[in-house]
Amino acid sequence: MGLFTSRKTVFVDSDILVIGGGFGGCGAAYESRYWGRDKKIVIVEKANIERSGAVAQGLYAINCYMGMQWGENQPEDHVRYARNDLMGLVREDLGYDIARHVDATVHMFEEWGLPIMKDEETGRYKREGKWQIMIHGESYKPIIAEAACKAATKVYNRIMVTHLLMDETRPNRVAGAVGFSVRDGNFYVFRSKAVIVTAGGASHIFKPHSVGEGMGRTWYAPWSSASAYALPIQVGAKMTQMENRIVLTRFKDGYGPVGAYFLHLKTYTENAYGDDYEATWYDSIKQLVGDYVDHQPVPTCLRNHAFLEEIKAGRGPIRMVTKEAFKDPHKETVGWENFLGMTIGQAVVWASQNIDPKETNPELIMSEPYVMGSHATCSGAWASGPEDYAPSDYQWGYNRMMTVDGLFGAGDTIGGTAHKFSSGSFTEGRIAGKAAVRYVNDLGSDQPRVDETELDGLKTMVYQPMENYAIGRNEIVAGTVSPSYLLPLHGLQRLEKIMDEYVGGTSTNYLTNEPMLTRGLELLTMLKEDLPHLGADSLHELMRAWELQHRVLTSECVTQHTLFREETRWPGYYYRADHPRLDDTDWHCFTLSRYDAESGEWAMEKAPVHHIID
Ligand code: SFD
Ligand code: AMP
Repeated sequence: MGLFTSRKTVFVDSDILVIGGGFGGCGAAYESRYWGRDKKIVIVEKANIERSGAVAQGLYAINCYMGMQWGENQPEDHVRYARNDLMGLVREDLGYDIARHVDATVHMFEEWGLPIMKDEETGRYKREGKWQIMIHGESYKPIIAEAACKAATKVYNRIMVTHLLMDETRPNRVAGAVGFSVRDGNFYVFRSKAVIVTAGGASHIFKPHSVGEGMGRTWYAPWSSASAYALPIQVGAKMTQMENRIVLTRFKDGYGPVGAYFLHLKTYTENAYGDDYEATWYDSIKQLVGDYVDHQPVPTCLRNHAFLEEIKAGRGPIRMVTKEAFKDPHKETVGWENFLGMTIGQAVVWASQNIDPKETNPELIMSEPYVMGSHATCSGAWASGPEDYAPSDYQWGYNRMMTVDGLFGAGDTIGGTAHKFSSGSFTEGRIAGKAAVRYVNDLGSDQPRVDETELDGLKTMVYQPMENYAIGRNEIVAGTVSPSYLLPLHGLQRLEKIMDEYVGGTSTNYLTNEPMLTRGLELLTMLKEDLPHLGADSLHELMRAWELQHRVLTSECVTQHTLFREETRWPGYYYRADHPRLDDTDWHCFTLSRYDAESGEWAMEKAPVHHIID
């Protein structure tokens, strides 16, 4: 009996359990209530739902809005856009499903009090770009969370979910989840008929540009810790496109997003000598990817590629030309407000580095890679598609259900659907919530049961890092170095170094190959061997320990996928140096993986890409 196994266990029963109260989770809770008035709907959130997730700091744009009421775009147009941007590979059924419902979501946001900017002449929402509309979004998250809190039976804040539970009577069926309270340390057992995972994407998989005291400043939120992937992976759910990690053009040091600048302020980039460089790389990109270079808009990864090549040619840094646009007082205001409402760190960096964009063109840089499913990238779980639209290959039951029965997902969790962003993630949560209610109704009396002995084992495992620390702390040899445990931060730095050096991070210019990936996997296996020896001196550190566990498993999945896809599909995101070209003959397909927790083996396969829209 360990020191900490006497912790209280709290049981919570529900019909629908939503893990993660971000954009997908809020949408899932909202819509579950609409279709399931009598249902017990529980949200469990690692932080506090009012300010949790990627939108904690606010946003300045909603990047996915069709504008169907004004005939601006149709759902089919958005599918074509996302498909072009992802070099041909998206789940068109899932993307179409989001696009046809996303406008209704945005209209609800406005009803709930979100200020959306209007074009004074037309009365329509003010467009930043073809798909993006501008908002005063500092309070975007609290507004959306309020609706979810009203819909849910109960929200459990400050509880980190560590594992999913499986049904003891039927294999491959979910039965709930376990976690611990970061505040009082209680062990929580959530028994549920259906589970919707909406736990966000992953930063800090690869070593960020910001290290040491600055490591909290990354583009994607540092608290996006890969639970969205690790939880389904642990129970054998199939994952897709995990190699499709995203690298983003960002303002240097503050990671400020560039969309509002390019699209609304009409700023542009130039190299260190004041030259436009993108067009000069056209021929060499064409050799790598063929006609994909002619897509409009030019795919995000190819824009990245031109940027990286220009730097490698010695003509960096690349700068955003802001001096002209900022002469216009309206544009200057928008330029600053964009960051004050979304990425305040960028405004602070400029102030601290004496950069006034009216006088100085600020530097841009390529970020480290992130793993997510909602931006110009589509890593995530392999999900069943909409009944009325998905080809039979993509349909095995309920919309947005993974390959595990009763396990649903939305937002960054679900793969194959790029460019959904905040509004699309909420919309996908709504779709998953509606389907989960139907799944629960169809269950009837055939309900999942949890194995009590499994719970005991999980409880011991969850608190083991505190046990390790309590026992090993007296052996500390210098400061924080102990022969018998590994601190979560040390484990994280080791993970980031492996991924950075072997799997295509910034220090190799995003380049990798089979020998590097194979060695990376060996080192990840060694890291996994050490994880049972993590030490945590507090509940906060215990959360860090489990975040690391989730990041490591996700990283292994990313590495396996990167090894499997023998081509360079997205130059600018990463390069397989041993397969430097896009190869539509062999790789115009999705990559799928399935992890077997007992053997530790990964099974890889290809799945067809069905083009439904011309
Ligand atoms: O400019 C657990 N995003 C943007 N979307 C837009 O619409 N417009 C923009 O302007 C966007 N930009 C942007 C964006 C994000 C960030 C960080 C910046 C700028 C600086 C993207 C959206 O934010 C994103 O698409 C959605 O938020 C994705 O939704 P979702 O639900 O998949 O993830 P989430 O919102 O992060 O929520 C996850 C929740 O899960 C919790 N959680 N809870 C319990 N147990 C665990 N183990 C958990 N692990 C995680 C989290 O706390 C969180 O609440 S721009 O760059 O394009
Ligand atoms: P970002 O601020 O880079 O996260 O991008 C916000 C939105 O603008 C996303 O929908 C991007 O795909 C889009 N975007 C950013 N830069 C460009 C660009 N140069 N051309 C076209 N779309 C862009």
